[in-house]
This record gives sequence, C-alpha cells and structure tokens, in this order.
Amino acid sequence: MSETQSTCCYCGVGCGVIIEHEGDRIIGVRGDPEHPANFGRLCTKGSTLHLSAAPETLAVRARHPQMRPHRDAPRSRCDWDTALDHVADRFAAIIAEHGPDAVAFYGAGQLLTEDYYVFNKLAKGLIGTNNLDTNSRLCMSSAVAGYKMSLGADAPPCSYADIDHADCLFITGSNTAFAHPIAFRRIEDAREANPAMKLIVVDPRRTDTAEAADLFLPLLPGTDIALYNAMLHVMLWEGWIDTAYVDAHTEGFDALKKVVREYTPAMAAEICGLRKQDIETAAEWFATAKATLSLYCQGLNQYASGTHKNSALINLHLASGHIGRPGAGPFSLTGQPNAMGGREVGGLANLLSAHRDLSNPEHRAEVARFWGVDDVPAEPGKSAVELFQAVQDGHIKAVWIACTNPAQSMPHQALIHEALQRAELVVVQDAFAHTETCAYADVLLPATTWGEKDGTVTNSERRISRVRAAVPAPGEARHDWAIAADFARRLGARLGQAELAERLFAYDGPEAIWNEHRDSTAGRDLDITGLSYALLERDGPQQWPFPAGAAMGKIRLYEDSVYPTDSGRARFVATEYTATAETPSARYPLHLITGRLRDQWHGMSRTGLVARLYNHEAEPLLHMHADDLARRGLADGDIVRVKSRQGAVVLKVLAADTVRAGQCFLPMHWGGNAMAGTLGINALTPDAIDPYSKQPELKHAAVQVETFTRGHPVVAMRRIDTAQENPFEVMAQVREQLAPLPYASLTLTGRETPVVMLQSRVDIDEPALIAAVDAAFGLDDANRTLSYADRRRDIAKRARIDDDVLMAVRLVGETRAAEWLAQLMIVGASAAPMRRWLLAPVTQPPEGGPTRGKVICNCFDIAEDAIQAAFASGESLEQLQARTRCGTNCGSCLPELKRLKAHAPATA
Ligand SMILES: Nc1nc2c(c(=O)[nH]1)N[C@H]1C(S)=C(S)[C@@H](COP(=O)(O)OP(=O)(O)OC[C@H]3O[C@@H](n4cnc5c(=O)[nH]c(N)nc54)[C@H](O)[C@@H]3O)O[C@H]1N2
Ligand SMILES: Nc1nc2c(c(=O)[nH]1)N[C@H]1C(S)=C(S)[C@@H](COP(=O)(O)OP(=O)(O)OC[C@H]3O[C@@H](n4cnc5c(=O)[nH]c(N)nc54)[C@H](O)[C@@H]3O)O[C@H]1N2
Ligand code: SF4
Ligand SMILES: [Mo]
Repeated sequence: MSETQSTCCYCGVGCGVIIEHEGDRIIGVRGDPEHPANFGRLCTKGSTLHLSAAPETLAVRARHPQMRPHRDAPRSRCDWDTALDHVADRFAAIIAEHGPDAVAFYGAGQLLTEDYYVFNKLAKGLIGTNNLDTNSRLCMSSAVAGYKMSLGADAPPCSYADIDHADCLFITGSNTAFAHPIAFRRIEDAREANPAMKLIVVDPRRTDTAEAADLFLPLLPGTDIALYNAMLHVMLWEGWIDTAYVDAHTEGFDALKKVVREYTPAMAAEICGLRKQDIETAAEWFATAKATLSLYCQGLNQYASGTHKNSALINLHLASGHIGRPGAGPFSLTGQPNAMGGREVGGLANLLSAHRDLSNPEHRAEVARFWGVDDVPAEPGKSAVELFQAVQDGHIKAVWIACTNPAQSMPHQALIHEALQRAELVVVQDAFAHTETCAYADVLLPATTWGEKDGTVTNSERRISRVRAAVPAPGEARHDWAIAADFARRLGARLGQAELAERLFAYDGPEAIWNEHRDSTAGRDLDITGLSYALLERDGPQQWPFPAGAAMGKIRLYEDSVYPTDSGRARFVATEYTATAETPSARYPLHLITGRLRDQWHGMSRTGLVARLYNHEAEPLLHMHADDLARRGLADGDIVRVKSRQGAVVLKVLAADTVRAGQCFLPMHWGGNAMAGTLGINALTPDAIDPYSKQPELKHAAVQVETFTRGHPVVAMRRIDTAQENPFEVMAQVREQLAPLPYASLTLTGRETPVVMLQSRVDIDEPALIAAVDAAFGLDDANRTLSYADRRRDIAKRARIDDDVLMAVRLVGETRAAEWLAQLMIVGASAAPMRRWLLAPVTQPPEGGPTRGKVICNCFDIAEDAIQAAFASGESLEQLQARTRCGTNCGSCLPELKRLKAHAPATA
C-alpha cells in the first residue's frame, strides 16, 4: 500500500487528507495530522472519500469522450482528436459568424487553480471574450463584492486560528456545524478552552449550529440588514463605538449614522421578527467583547441584497474596531474547496488575473502585456444567470460547462433546461456522466477528479494546499487544464492564431501553469512570489500574501489598519434594508429557505454514490412547522406539491420544529434525476440577482404547499449484492423505466450492502406501472415472490426472499413496514422469523424488528433510537461515548448528540 498527501475535494475548510492506495485503487483515506486546517480530523464526507471512488463507481464515471451528430441522436464513444477537433470547428465557425461573445464558458470553484487559470486565459486571452463565469457566482460573489466595497480588496482578513482568540463569535447565515464541520470542531474546542466565550447565531432556522448558541436570533429570511443596522444603532446610542479607530482608519461613517438613526431596535424587531432585547444583547456582546469574530456564508450571500448584507456586517466590525487583531474580523467562509483560487486567477466575467479588475484599463493592459496578447476585451462578460439567459435567447450559441451541474444548481431550472435545449452546442467536461447537465451534452469530455489530479487549491483562510494524484486516470479521462490547453491550441489554429496559441498554452504540467499565475501576482495584494511547488512540498500549505523574501504568509490582514482603497481607509457603506425578491402573498404564503444537509454535497454526483451518506437524511424532505401542516390537514410523511412562481416539485413533508410557522426548508441537493417528474429543488427558486455581485437569490422563494393525492403510496426496495450487480446501473435502469411516474424519489440506503429505494405514488388501477416497478426491482417472477393483494382496500404487496435473506419488497397502498423492512434488508438478517409479518401493516413486528431511526453517528453506525434510549435511561454523553464510541471519531454528529441529550426526558 502507498500513501499520498492531498486535500479534501469538498468544502472550503480545505482539510488535508492522506490517501491510501494500492495499484490503481484508492482503498482508504484519513486526516492529515500535519495539515493546519484540520490537524488530522475529517468530517463524515471527507472520511468516506475512498468509498466515493470505489470500483463500482466507475459505472457512472465519464471515461471516454462521447459525441452525437445531432440533438436527437444518442451520444456514442469517440476519440479525443475527433471530439476536440469537432468542438474547435464549431467554436471557430460560431466565432467567425457571430463574434467571440457568441461562445461562453461556465466553470466551478471545484476546479484547481491551474485548471481555472488556463480556462481564463483561453476565453479572455485567446478567444477575446469575457464570457467566462463560474458557479462561484452562485456562491461567493456577494462576499467578493462586499469585501471590495468595504475594505477595497477581495481578501478574507482572518484565519481559523482566530477562532481560538475570539471571545465573541457571531455566526450568521452559516450552518457551520453541517457545512464546515471541521471548523465547527474548532469552535467547540475554543469554547471548551474559554467557557466565557459568547456564541451568537443568526439564522431563520434553529440549525444544529443555532442549537449550540448562547444567543440565537431566528430572524425572518432576508432581513439581516435591518438587524445589523439596529445593532449599530444600539452601539451608537450606548457609546460602544471605537471612535479612535473610526476617525483614523475609515470613511463614510456620518452617512451611515444618518441611515441607522432610523433603525431602532423596536423597528428592527418588527422587520426581523425578533425580540428587541435580543437585538440589544447581540449589539452589546458584539461591541464590548475583547475580540469579536464573525463567520458567515450563504445566508448572507445568496440574496438579491447579498452584497449589502456583507457590507452591513463589515460595518459593525469597523465601527467597533473588531478587525485586524487576533480573534477579530469579518470572516467569510468559502464554500467550495477552491472558490478562493478561482477568485485569485480572475475566473469570473468581471475579473482578471491576480485580483485585477476588468473595468480598469491599466489592469487590462497589464494582463495583456503579461500574456503577450494585443489586448483583453473591455466589455464585461455575462454572469452565470445572464449567461444562461443569453443562451436561452440565442445570443450565446455555444456553451462549455466544466466541473459544475447547472441543470441542478442554478435557480429557475425551467429557464436553464430551455437554454440547454436551445443551445447550438453544449460541451460538458465532467468526471461523472450521470448528472442532469450531462444529459444535454452534445460532446462529453471525461475529466479526472479527486485522487487523480495534481495542482493547488486555496481555502477560506487564504491557505494554498497541494492536491496530489494517488491513482491514474480511469479510462481515457484527462486533466481539466490539459483538456482546455489542448482545445486552445486546436482553436487557435482555426482562428489563424496557431503560433500564438502554441505559445500561450505551452504547458508541460500544472507546476508550469502555477508558476505563471504566481508571477502575475507580483506587487498585488495576494502576492505569492515567495512561494513555489518546492516550498509547498517542503513546508506544507501556506497562506497568502507571501511575497518574495517573506519568511511566511500573513495570518491576518489589516493589522496596520491600512486598507487597499484610494484613501487607505476602510469604507462604511450606508446600507438600507430591502425586502426579498419574492414576498409571501395570499397565493404563495410561505417563505421557502434552501440549504445544506450534513452528509450530502451539492448535486450528489459524488456523495450520492456512498450508501451510508443517505442514512442521516435519506430523501428530499420539506421541513415544515406543525401549525402549517395542521392548517393544511397534512401529517408528517404526507406527499405534497410545493409550487412557486417558477415551478413545482412533489415530495414528502417532515414535521420539523427547526423552522418557524410561515417558513419551510428544502435541502438543495436533489435534482431532477432523483426526483422523477420534476426539475429538482431549483425548479422553485427565482433568478433575481444582486445588482453589485449578480449573485442570485438561491436561498429564498415564496411558495404554496398543498396535498398531492394522486394514486396510492408506493415504496420499493432492492438489496444489491455488489459482487453480482452494480447499484448505479440498477438505479439507472429504475430511472429509465419509471420516467412516467407522476412523483418519485430514488435514493440509496444501507452501509456495506446498499439498498436502492424508490418512493412514489401510483394508482392501483395502473397495473402496467406497478409491473414496471416490479421489473425494475426484481419482483416480476411471481413464482419467486410472496404476494398479498386486497383490491377492496387498494393494497398490493410483494416480497422476494433468496436464501433466507429479504432481497426486494414492493408495497402499494400501505407502507407502514417500510422502515423495518429496509433495516432487515440492510442487515441481511434471517427473514424466517419475520416471514408472517413481511406483508403485514405493522410499523414494527412483535419480534422486535430492527427499526432504528436515522443514523446519527455515521462512523460507528449508531442510530437515533439507540441514542435516545441511552439518554432516557440516564446515560451521559461521555458514558454513551465510552460504551459505543458514538461521536468519537469525526465528531460531525456532536452538535446533534448534544441536542438530543439536552432534549432527553429528565430521569429520576
Ligand atoms: N455538507 C455540506 N457542506 C458543504 C456543502 C455541501 O453541499 N454539503 N457545500 C459547500 C458550499 S459550496 C457552500 S457555499 C457552503 C455553504 O454553507 P452555509 O452557507 O453554511 O450553508 P447553507 O445551508 O446553504 O446556508 C446557511 C444557512 O443560512 C440560513 N439562512 C437562510 N436565509 C438567511 C437569512 O436571510 N439570513 C441569515 N442570517 N441566514 C439565512 C439557512 O437557514 C442556513 O442554515 O457549504 C459548503 N459545505
Ligand atoms: N437552491 C439552492 N441552490 C444552490 C445553492 C443553495 O444553497 N440553494 N447553493 C449554490 C452554491 S453555493 C453552489 S457552490 C452550487 C454548486 O453547484 P454545482 O457546481 O452544480 O455542484 P456540484 O454538484 O458540486 O457540481 C460539480 C460537478 O463537477 C463534477 N466534478 C467533480 N470533480 C471534477 C473534476 O475534477 N473535474 C471536472 N471537470 N468535473 C468534476 C461533479 O461530478 C459535478 O457534476 O450550487 C448552488 N445552488
Ligand atoms: S470539513 Fe469535511 S468536507 Fe470540509 S474539507 Fe474537511 S473533511 Fe472535507
Ligand atoms: Mo457554494
């Protein structure tokens, strides 16, 4: 076995991993004890990375280039030359006829810095279009715009180490416990070390992060600016302003003071749905702490007011002097592993290399000189939402999509699907072939991914880490940068720029690209001229800036209180509260909030391959308050239709006490592939954008919820023996056969042995559909199945037992037994003692079937029922941990364990 140091490919915490591999197989992964972002820890997602690269996942990898002669033909395998020549021909023809702005590139913060750099140079340097945007537009662009507006540069000034030095943490619009788990472990440690530390959490939902707070402010979605302005109002009133800091290092305070005069705590309490005294307490803790650190993420960024939400929060730091000191500052947590690297190389439609601005003629000239091209175009390119609108209205004819799945993750999916349908040419460069966007690819280019690629990423704290390959590329997959560079040379030849293209893209590997990027940063705020691959190799991950001659990178920015603005002063921004793009109305009465689950990553092309990652939350569920359920005559588990102005989805409701009445929540992860008959969660969200950052309002929509009564409930499950069958091939077959179902959710469950699970509704009078379900789940041979049917009561059930193990079941009309049957299949226990209960309407057989509730501790497979029983019997968390090891490995479940303990019934 060999080991290779690399970086986790999920969130912006940027944990170091050690990949264990043998030949061309990745067999294990563990945290890198030397990496300063995690010191050896990994969360549930990071610690299962090797499972997402298991041999059976090859079935859903893109392994060979594919193309199709025209839209309605199926794609077939071709070689790289054919694929890239075809795309180069088509791009050249479109550019010749319609100009360079008729083509566009759409990338992602999951590309490595080197990949990003080449794509940026290809679009802006060779083709001469700024139509290069990325999913960072959906993610960090308001944070970028907010930092620039307030502080003058796009640089998070803090480090994770600041968590240890803060005595007030202000977490807003961030479910750190789920989305940045290893940063949250650090928060838990810091609070243990300093019990006086205050934790304030601002979120409309009572998340596990909020559950841990000393003060929780459950504000109405989108109302942050009113809250922050009111906190500033209180600080002014109480004399908690750091006037020396404000006078010496900032500008614009008077204008802001005029604005916040209106924002009394009483007024904000009204707008935000909060208690006045909680706003006052928050202001007091924030201002009077020795060091206050804010951590924030998409609850701020993903609104049409996102940039001003960021600036309103930064205003508080500037006014109270909580910046540029250990433990103090506005710390925007980046989402993707390399959202920062993308910003560094200028990978957005309005940016240029090394934090240069497209709108600045000097910056454009510098970049053109640096690349050795005549010029870079001045006209800003189209941002993500505008880009797909332009594809939809025909202005952009060809779109190249790399490392992102817009047909799942963009808002207003109806428009996105229409655009992809309408485009003359869609090129998709992805590591996996089963995403919603791949379905639209005229040309599919297979890319390498985590474990196979080589390069660098930058995490939230400006730390550059190496990503290293442990195993060779599967099939003919190639590295992202290499695909882009190869294409660039072919396109250059067709544009009459063969020599130029050869020179611009003459890279022999990622290091050469990175060195060029490094040289472009000389003298810029992110200057990394003191770094090299060799230094990263020798000394490990480093923070920027790291100019030539420096001994180390900067842990903290603005310690000298000099800001990269014209005046050298930070700027207060006079921010006003504005309503969300969609306000609830009689027709669409509920606020819908979207966000993340602990164990899934985005559209699930990778985490969705790991059965155990479904055990925490197995299917798309609409989290809804009991009052709202009762008002609609709904019960937990009912199927509902959720409708917004943009579209609708059908799914199950979950009675949840984490959302307030009038609000509901949907996880962002499920797209159309897993929810037959819909375009997924983002069918609902609007494409309203922030005027400064152009970031769409993905966090919020106004919706209506009504019962979905068509047909009868169906649950079908099938245990997969991975030695015989591939679970992903089975899922693909199921999906194909079940396209006509009006509603369906298709997921995995289980652990070592996966179980494919379909939930749907069909009419008992649609035997053809039921037969299709049976065929897909291996229940079509009547001689090998037990069945039960009661037409009068609309119930029909089937089960198959092979060698005493329950292999498949299908329940129509009555599905109470689904949970324990699933457990029986997962465990693979003898079906004999349960035989007479298999088709009975019982939530639990008298013999005590293996129901267990959701799995809380994924590492040791410990479920809610067992934990609740332990706490009910009076066991302490420590005792439970000692007995079962529950929560002692990755710790991702600790917030939830603490919540369960806190809510456990008191024992005598
Ligand atoms: N498990 C997991 N972790 C991830 C990811 C993943 O897919 N899965 N993705 C990564 C990426 S790319 C990103 S960008 C980050 C996102 O990380 P986060 O932003 O922390 O995650 P979200 O759940 O999207 O949203 C955070 C919270 O914002 C709250 N919120 C909604 N509206 C408002 C509001 O108006 N004001 C305030 N104050 N809060 C509001 C939501 O209720 C939610 O709890 O996560 C990263 N980490
Ligand atoms: N409603 C709602 N929508 C949201 C959000 C939300 O909170 N609510 N959050 C938004 C945010 S913050 C984000 S960041 C986006 C994320 O949205 P997407 O970018 O669409 O998310 P992923 O599913 O991570 O897509 C990454 C794609 O890259 C592929 N891939 C993985 N590794 C590689 C590689 O090395 N090379 C290549 N070429 N491909 C690779 C994966 O298979 C996958 O198809 O979603 C946004 N959408
Ligand atoms: S916190 Fe989890 S998902 Fe994020 S980088 Fe670390 S291990 Fe990966
Ligand atoms: Mo993101």
